[in-house]
Amino acid sequence: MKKLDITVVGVPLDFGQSRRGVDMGPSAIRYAGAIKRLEAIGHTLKDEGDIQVSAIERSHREDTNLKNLEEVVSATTELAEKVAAIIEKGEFPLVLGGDHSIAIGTIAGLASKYKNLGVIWYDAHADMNTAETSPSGNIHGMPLAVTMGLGHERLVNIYKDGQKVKPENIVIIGARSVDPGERKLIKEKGVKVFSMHEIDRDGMTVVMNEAIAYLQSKDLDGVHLSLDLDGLDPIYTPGVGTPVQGGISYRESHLAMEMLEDAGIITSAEFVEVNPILDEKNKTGEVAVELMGSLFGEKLL
Ligand code: 4U7
Ligand code: MN
Ligand code: MN
Ligand code: MN
Repeated sequence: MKKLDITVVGVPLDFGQSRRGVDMGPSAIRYAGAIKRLEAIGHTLKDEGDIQVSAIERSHREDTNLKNLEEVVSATTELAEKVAAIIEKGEFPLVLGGDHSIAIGTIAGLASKYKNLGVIWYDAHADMNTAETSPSGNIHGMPLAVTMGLGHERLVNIYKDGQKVKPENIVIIGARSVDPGERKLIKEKGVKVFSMHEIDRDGMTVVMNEAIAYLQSKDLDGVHLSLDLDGLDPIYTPGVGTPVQGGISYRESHLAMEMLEDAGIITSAEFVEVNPILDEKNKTGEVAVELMGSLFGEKLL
């Protein structure tokens, strides 16, 4: 495995959804030993700490159903700048969430540097709602739509105006809870989805081989892994705000990370939705770190 200069940024944001606690995700992941684990593989780690997130809601807007829009905009804008600066230095950005709305910032930063970015969205959900289709108003259910240039203009124009990633450069893995508006967008835009059905039917090996080959056929200059811990079954990762049963197993997830590492395609990553308040003794934070181990080339022998 190529040795990387990995730069870690924490984003203690929980305004993208309605259950407090996911703002402690970055601490939980660090506490589970992320930095040492990746150093032990031989990478060079730099921890830039957390970006500033206001602890209380500053402004309630009546003109939108999106919850805490201003707080999400300011945190993701700051994150986008950080991520762009990390890429500029030739380092690998590893972002710790925080709820999944932070991906709006991560990907905006990446898209300012990569001309043809691919995204792997490892998640129980499609996160492709817009203000019009969202059943909850929670922005963590919208980042993939925003990335494609769809949704509230304040979100779509963060750091860089408009679309950040082409829909055909996106692969969703593990989906099992998709809202009607999201289903429509997936079909309309041609987003590639490997749902639990494909994982059950073909197995993770086939799914990952197909996902990797698909992305490799797109002439990408970077691939971002956005891993929502609720992609796994809640028996393995109970500390998430929106668990959905029937998910990806612990072993399948390790295999997926190992296959990504073998393929050598990942150029940035984020691990999101770890909520220590809902967790069982930091089990979910620990799984995040174990998966990082596989993604970054940890070998048994
Ligand atoms: B996560 C949901 F309605 N689709 O939009 C919504 F089911 O980042 C859930 O994947 C979104 O955890 C889950 O609120 C967002 C809901
Ligand atoms: Mn919350
Ligand atoms: Mn999810
Ligand atoms: Mn998600």
